[in-house]
Amino acid sequence: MAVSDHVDFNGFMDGVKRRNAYQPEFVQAVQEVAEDIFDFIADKEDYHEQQILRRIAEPDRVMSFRVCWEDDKGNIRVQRGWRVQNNNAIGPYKGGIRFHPSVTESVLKFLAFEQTFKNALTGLPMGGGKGGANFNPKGKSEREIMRFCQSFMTELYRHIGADVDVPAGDIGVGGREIGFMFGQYKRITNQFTGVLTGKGLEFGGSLIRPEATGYGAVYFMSNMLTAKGDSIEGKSAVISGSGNVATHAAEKIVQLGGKPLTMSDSGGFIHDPDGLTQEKINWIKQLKNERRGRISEYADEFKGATFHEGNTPWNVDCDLALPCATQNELLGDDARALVANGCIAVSEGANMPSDLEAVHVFKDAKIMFAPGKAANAGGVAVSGLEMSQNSERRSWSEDELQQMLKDIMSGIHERCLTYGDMGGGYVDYVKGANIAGFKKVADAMLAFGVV
Ligand code: NDP
Ligand code: 2IT
Repeated sequence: MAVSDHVDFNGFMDGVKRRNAYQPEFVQAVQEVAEDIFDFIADKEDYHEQQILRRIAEPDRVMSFRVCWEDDKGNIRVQRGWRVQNNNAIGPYKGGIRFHPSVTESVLKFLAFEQTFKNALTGLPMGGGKGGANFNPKGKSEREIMRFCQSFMTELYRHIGADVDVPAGDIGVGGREIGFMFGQYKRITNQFTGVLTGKGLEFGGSLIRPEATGYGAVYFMSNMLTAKGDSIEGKSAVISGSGNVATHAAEKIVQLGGKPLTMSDSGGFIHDPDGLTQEKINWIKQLKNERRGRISEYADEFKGATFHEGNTPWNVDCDLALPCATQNELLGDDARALVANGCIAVSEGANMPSDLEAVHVFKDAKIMFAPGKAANAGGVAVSGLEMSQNSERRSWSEDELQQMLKDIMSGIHERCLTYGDMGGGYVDYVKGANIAGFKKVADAMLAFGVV
């Protein structure tokens, strides 16, 4: 095929939209990657001829299944579960499981697509996948959660395996849920393997896996600042979310001498002008993980803090921003407010929290902007290290793992520079991450021929 015959960007996106009608999150994620990849492959005949981008943007397979369970009152409840296996060119499918009422096939396809590039960026041999269910864990008893997890795994188990597909946690799925699912997998298959990551330390889990995503997002922020001769010390940070990623991001900001000002949940955000301390973060962890409470309670507990119902924290003056809740939580106007208020760097702890307009605002303003597939890769990276430890049937020390996480985040930062350094002191981290992640997967696919 001659280069001039190649489908152009608009033609490619028209096809993606047509084939994925009513899947806006998936189309958005593909567009964000395709915007950069089209330039990169313009003169690369192999990638065109072999239709590599077209193939990566078509999941290897999508499994959808019924999950029925019995609530505490004896009612039969029915949910829909999925596993999306996007691409296993460089390793077994790998990616989290999300339990949230907003989960749809589109959401999981976007997450599995993003995961493919993220996992490639870590330098570890992991393909991309994602799964979940439109189950709402809020207000459910522990027994209801257990029965749901068991029912979910009773179907999922046939699609996964330590060398096939290795799920982990995501929104609504933490150590407790992984424990229930691992127990059911073991019961059904009679095998004790590293089929899930994020496990408890007693049964093959890795140290620092719970901390890794939030810590990694702050290490990435620190790498961006260091490249400019700056640091986190003394800087204020606005953080959204109050779950696993958000609380550990806040913790690392505090450890590095910064000042987190906000946290949020779907009810609104709290603003603490005095800054969150380790003690206050521990209180939030307990509130969320044990009491299963709402972030609004923070303002009742800590003097000087205010709760802003129904709002997001992006209008609060800050030096740094870390969106750590969910997709499309930071829109064009929010990005403009952050830039206008003096924010110099954004590191995405969540997956695709900034919508396309917001991404373009950050790029146009040339502030430091780390997309989720680079910034939040620390979690899946330590999951990859958990897989290695399980294969070796041993456990590494906390010091070893902390160092490996730091090294992996620095490695991702370096990979972003390879294709994202635009000269004049500006790094386009979106472009750098997209191209570096794509190239590794694409080159493996070229080696396999048409499969
Ligand atoms: P958690 O379930 O621990 O916490 C999620 C947080 O985000 C909660 O505060 C929740 O508030 C808030 N949130 C979720 N959905 C919405 C919504 N629709 N609107 C407003 N707030 C919302 O999840 P994690 O911390 O694990 O995940 C957060 C993000 O980080 C997700 O995008 C996830 O994909 C990403 N991520 C997670 C990794 C991990 O290792 N866990 C790894 C890499 C990325 P509420 O309680 O009110 O729902
Ligand atoms: O989005 C993500 O990278 C995760 N939820 C973690 C996936 C994993 O396999 O640890």
